[in-house]
Amino acid sequence: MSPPQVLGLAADPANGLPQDEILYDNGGLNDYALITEFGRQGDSRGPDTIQLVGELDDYVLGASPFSSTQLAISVDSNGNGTFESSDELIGIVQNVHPLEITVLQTPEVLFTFV
Ligand SMILES: [Ca+2]
Ligand SMILES: [Ca+2]
Ligand SMILES: [Ca+2]
Repeated sequence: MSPPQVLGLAADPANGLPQDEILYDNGGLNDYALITEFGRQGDSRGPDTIQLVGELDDYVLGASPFSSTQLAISVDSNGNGTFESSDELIGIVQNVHPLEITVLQTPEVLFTFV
């Protein structure tokens, strides 16, 4: 059994970057964190959380452009609260469905914010 993990989409100061540096936000669809085994509430491992800079409103959640059953996390680049292709993909969570109830109703439980 692994301890819960914080999966960072914010930089770790240990690698010389400020913690408010958003990672994977420079290459559009070509750079993103691929999270393969997100630990859920009640799993033997978990609950994991995904660390984001700022607040949830800075991001949009939706379906991965590569697989409609996987959750995509994008920076809401134009700040309008909805997803467009111009918004910057930073993460894909393979085992979280974009339409599951947690994502739709209490998405904040999946994240920690710095
Ligand atoms: Ca950055
Ligand atoms: Ca990106
Ligand atoms: Ca947007």
